[in-house]
Amino acid sequence: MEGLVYRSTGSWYDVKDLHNVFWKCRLKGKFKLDESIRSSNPIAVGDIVHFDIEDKNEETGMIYEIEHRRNYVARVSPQNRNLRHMIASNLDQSLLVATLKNPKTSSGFIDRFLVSCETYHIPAIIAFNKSDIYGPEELERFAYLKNLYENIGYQVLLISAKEQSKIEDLLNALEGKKTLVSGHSGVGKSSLINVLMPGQDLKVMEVSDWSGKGMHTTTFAEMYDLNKSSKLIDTPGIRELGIVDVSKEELSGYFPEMRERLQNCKFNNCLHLNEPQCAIQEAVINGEIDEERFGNYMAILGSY
Ligand SMILES: Nc1nc2c(ncn2[C@@H]2O[C@H](COP(=O)(O)OP(=O)(O)OP(=O)(O)O)[C@@H](O)[C@H]2O)c(=O)[nH]1
Ligand SMILES: [Mg+2]
Ligand SMILES: [Zn+2]
Repeated sequence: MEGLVYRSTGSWYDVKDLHNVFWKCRLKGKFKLDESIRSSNPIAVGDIVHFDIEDKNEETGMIYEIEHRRNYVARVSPQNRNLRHMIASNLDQSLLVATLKNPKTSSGFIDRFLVSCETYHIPAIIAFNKSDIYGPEELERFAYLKNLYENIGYQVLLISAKEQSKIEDLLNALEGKKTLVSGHSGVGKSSLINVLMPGQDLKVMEVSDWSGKGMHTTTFAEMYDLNKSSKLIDTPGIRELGIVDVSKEELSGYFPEMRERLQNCKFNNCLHLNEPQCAIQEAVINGEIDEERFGNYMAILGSY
């Protein structure tokens, strides 16, 4: 039987077969891993798997094979830096839910996220949520960020899950796609999915405790059918996104506005810090590349 993994909780996976029936599946003992990547969890939400029925009445099964992943998003495993933790696979795009208040998403976080999407070749959309609580300061900041990110090719939305504002725009962006929904804890990922899919009733944060360290309402990734052709994957909030498998020299290639100028740098291994005849430095000085984003590029380089 073939199926799609919708949810993973420890050693059990909820797998939907081609007739839309859900099976509770485990991994067969002699499960053969197809991937060269070393990960702490062998199966991710979004994986296409093959399984044998174990108990028809209980609707349980045994997964014996996983199909090759078109793409995947992983982060560095919290237990072991050399291992990846698979978040989701076979994605069409990712939606970063950000907020400018309660809590604040920094541009540094946004840029790390975008770099990570670029390395996985997954298009990204940025939705600023909680517009209902933005004052003039936040709206000004939003206008700045919208201009910045749209200029380099990312779609930017301003929405409110609470007031259901501009939800139509978001729906349009999600149509026909399998979208990974990510962002810090508390930005409203689950709230948004509840608005998009009334009746799902995902658990959302009860109290507005933005200082609540380690407080995650969603604790594992889960996929939902938004409609016949669109799927959403809710994920637990991420505090930090490790950029995996990118060398210092490659990093600027994942900033679209730098990528298009790289061939004009004198040195092909230029890090754009203080090398002579650097096209990126030049573009920052004459205002063609945003200074804040360049600062975030340097901060990522500094974290290597
Ligand atoms: N004012 C306002 N509050 C919102 C909005 N959307 C969500 N919230 C509130 O923000 C809090 C966090 O929402 P959640 O949906 O649980 O956030 P989450 O991103 O799923 O969080 P994790 O599951 O921990 O990653 C809840 O108290 C929501 O009621 C919004 O548009 N405006
Ligand atoms: Mg949540
Ligand atoms: Zn350079």
